[in-house]
Amino acid sequence: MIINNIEVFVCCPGRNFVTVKVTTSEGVYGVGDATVNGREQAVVALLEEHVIPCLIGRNAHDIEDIWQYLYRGVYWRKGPINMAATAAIDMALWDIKGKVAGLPVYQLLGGKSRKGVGLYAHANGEDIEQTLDNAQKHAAAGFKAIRLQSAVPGLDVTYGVLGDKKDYFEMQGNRPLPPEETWSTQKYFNMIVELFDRARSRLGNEIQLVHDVHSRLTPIESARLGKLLEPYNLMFLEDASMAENQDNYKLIRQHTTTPLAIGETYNTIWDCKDLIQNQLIDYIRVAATHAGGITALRRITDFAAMFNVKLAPHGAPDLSPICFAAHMHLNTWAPNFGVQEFVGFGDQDLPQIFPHNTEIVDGMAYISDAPGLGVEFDEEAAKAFPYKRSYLPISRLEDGTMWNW
Ligand code: CS2
Ligand code: MG
Repeated sequence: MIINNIEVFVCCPGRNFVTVKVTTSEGVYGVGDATVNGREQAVVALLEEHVIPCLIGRNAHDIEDIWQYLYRGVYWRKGPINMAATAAIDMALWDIKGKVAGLPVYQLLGGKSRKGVGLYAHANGEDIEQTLDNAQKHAAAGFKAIRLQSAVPGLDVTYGVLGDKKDYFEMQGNRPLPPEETWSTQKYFNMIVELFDRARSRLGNEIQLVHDVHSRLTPIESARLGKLLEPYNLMFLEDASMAENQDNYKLIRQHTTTPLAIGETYNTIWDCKDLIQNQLIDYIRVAATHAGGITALRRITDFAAMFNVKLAPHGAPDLSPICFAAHMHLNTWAPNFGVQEFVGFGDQDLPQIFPHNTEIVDGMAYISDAPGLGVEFDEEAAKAFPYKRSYLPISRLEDGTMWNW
């Protein structure tokens, strides 16, 4: 079962996706997601110029050896571009192995640990009222966990919120230069506790609540926020502070029992290691696309299990449905699965380009038993949506200082 062709496609149905297709001598093929938002063509160049030539002629069944070849075999390890290229190849090889075995990937990982995968939906709003209206709609649709993000009064735009009333899926679709946003921690603090106070009054105590701080706070500010939110019993507070210095979380943890989650920008197990083994977090939010694929996430998940940390993969709209499928297989298998972020499957374009049969019922996702990953990539449909250069925004404090977006 020899790898005899690998192709890379970039399409932009509202936002850019980089898709890899690995084809074997037997004609069986697999697909993988290599999307790094705002840096798409860097991954394409790495794959086409440096990775693909080394893989042609190798045995497609040697998933572990190929992963190690791409990780250990290069002097320049880690990094989002490198690990996304590795991830896409890895996902495609798991897809191929499943198809050849006639089994869905979760069976190859060890089988089902649960009937379905619990999801958390996003409720966003331009004010607290609108956020809670949207949360109530999700609760009525059966979601048991909901992320609440509300615009901060006094700031033009707030991350994770419906900027100019556009659907979340349309954001980031066509920004030829990075838009600039302003941040004020003071203004945010004035809003955030009220949001959760009113959420509990309106939504009751059964629903699980999540909030993404998007790394805007210093560790001591995060510690204070965690403490202030304790009465509202969050499932977790996400990306409270940056953790390039993983010790930041020691400080946060000393002060609050609000559960903590981080990991969507992490690329390897090493980025998570200290946080996990020191039990400084409760959920690890790595994405298969950005942290080296199924092979790498399986390893992180097993390591996390030893320290009571649960898997809660990133599920933003800039991860393609192929990544979502990879997460579904990991989530279905992982004994220490927590929750999966879910923003819907998009309008008709996305399901047409990436057809799949994942079912959503009452806030739970059920993977199909199709062999492999169970998601396709329609090259013809994708052609109608050519690549557009596009960036995430950047963030500045009110005095103009660069801040974390
Ligand atoms: C967010 C993301 O879903 C999340 O948790 O943090 O929407 C994030 O902003 C984007 O994935 C950035 O690429
Ligand atoms: Mg996030």
